[in-house]
Amino acid sequence: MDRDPRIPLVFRERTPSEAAARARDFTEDLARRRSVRDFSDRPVPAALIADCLRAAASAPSGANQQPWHFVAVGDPVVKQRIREAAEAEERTFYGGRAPGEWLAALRPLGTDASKPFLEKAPWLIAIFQLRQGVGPGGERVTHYYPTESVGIATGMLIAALHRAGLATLTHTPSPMNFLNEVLGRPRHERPFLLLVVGHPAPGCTVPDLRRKPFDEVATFLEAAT
Ligand code: IYR
Repeated sequence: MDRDPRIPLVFRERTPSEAAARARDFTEDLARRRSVRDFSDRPVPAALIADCLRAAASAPSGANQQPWHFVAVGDPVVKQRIREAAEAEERTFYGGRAPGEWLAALRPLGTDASKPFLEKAPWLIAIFQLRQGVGPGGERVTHYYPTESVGIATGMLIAALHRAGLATLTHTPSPMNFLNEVLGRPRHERPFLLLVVGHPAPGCTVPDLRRKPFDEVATFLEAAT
């Protein structure tokens, strides 16, 4: 069998009380994360974004194929192009392409076709899913579970950015094909998500959304005692 050489696992053991405290702290911190649509133009260093992208790129992926590419956009000219293209799509979405049921589901969020945050926020991170890879001889390589893999990496990126004190918005102008053209990415990279990143504007408000009760989202089947 063709198997990579093995190395010892680097694993940090935690005491039960340390485990409990770390789980609680992380959960409380993540539970304070909210999607933000009102950003400040306060700058954020590229190195901070790069560190969070390293966290994302450490995600597990199908057959370790790492089927992702991240483009961090801080250039105001490129952000303006993205805003113009995204708003054009959103105008058709809100102006009739979206079914009434979808628009009704969005009403509590108060969203519309205007996306000033795409220019105001210091960073936009375009996340691409690689449809296929390239082998050593230039041949196509099938990717396994690419959507799940990129979704996991994106979740880790959102958590890393939040932990670094940055606000995010998961934005999905639909369709997002314009991102390939604006960002010069090849056709085999499918735009997955546009993450808006920065600090919230002073006095930023968010909708009063509630999370489902825990027993509705999780079930435990424990050994009978
Ligand atoms: N892409 C649109 C619509 C939209 C869709 C969903 I699902 C949301 O959770 C929020 C918005 C927009 O960004 O306005």
